[in-house]
Amino acid sequence: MKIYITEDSALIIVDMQNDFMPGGALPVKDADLIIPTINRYIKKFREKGRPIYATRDWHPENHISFNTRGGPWPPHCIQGTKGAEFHKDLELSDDVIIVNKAYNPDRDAYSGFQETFLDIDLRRRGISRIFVAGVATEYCVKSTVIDGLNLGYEVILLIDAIKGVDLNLGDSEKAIEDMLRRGAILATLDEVF
Ligand code: VGL
Ligand code: ZN
Repeated sequence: MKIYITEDSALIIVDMQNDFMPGGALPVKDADLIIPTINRYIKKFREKGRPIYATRDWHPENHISFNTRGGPWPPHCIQGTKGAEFHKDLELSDDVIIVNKAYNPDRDAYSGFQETFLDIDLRRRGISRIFVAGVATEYCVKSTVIDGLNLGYEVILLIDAIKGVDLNLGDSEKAIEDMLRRGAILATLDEVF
C-alpha cells in the first residue's frame, strides 16, 4: 500500500539513545540495526519539508523507574550523560525538534505526549498524521502511538524501524497487535512516498 507524506504529516523518532543500544544500560536487542532505515525516513521527511521530532528519555539521577528506587529498570538515560545522547549515526539535523520526557523524578512516562509540548507543537504546525519509529516497541513506541490515536492523530507505525525489549517472548508482537487493533496503520520504507 502506498502511504504519502502529506502536508499534515510529521515523523516522530522515539528514544534512539545510547543507553537503549547494544552495550548501553538498558539495551534493546538489535536497536542499532534500524538506524540506517530511520535515516532513510529522515531523508524522506526532510525532502518534503515536513517536521521531524526526536523524543528522548530524560531521567534525573534518582528517577522512580530505576531499580535503585524499587522500579523495574536499571538506571538509564540520565540527563546530560553519554547514555542519554542520541546514537551518533542517527542523522538528526539542527531542525529536528527534541522532546524530553520522563524528567519528573517521581513519575515515569513512556509516551512522548506525556507532560511534553509534543501535542501542542504538532497542532500548531497543522499536523494530523504521525509516522512513528524507534524503541522500545512495547513501551515508549506503544504508549506514544496509543496516545497519538487517542488524541485524534492518524498514526502510521513504521514496522521496519522499531525494535522491542521482549522481556517476555512475544511482547513486541503483542504490542503491535494492540496498536493495530486501536487503529494504527503499518508501513515500511518502500510504501512511504
Ligand atoms: C523505555 C523502558 C524504560 C523506552 C524507557 O524508551 O521504551 N523503556 N524507559
Ligand atoms: Zn526510561
